[in-house]
Amino acid sequence: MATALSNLSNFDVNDVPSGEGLKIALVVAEWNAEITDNLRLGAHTTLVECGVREADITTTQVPGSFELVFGAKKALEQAVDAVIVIGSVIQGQTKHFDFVCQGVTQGIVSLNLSSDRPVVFCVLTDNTLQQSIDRSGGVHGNKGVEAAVTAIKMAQLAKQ
Ligand code: DLZ
Repeated sequence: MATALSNLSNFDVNDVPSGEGLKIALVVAEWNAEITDNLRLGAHTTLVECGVREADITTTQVPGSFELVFGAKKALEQAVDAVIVIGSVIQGQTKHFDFVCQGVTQGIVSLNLSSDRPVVFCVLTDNTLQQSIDRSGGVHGNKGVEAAVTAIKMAQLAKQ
């Protein structure tokens, strides 16, 4: 895959539109919390680095990635400019992985089609815990950082 040999989390703050004045909601799954907390931290730090005020960032926790859709729907009821959903689904012995991945993906697509504000997808869907570690502040960067940059770009697009 594209990320196998690269770290995509490096960005130049000068290439990102200012996040000043934007209100961003983070919705974070508790499953695999050691992964999702690092993703949340990467997103939060990057939002602030790009000019979003700490007071304009809200964080809500939901039990698992499947609940991210409802969490995002609730967040969109507030005056936010973008929502970032953060989760980590790791392949197990059963088909649960496929159903959770499919449910959250389709749910977020559906919200994006019906909402005038973007919902950014920061859900890792890995085969192993090591792959998740590598993408949440490890050798392949932090997908939370990338989601934060995406949220700012999409929030600005939504305002055009
Ligand atoms: C049940 C379950 C399983 C097996 N694995 C994960 C996972 O790897 N990552 C995750 O975020 N959530 C998992 N869940 C919980 C579901 O997302 C959901 O919380 C429950 O099915 C209840 O709706």
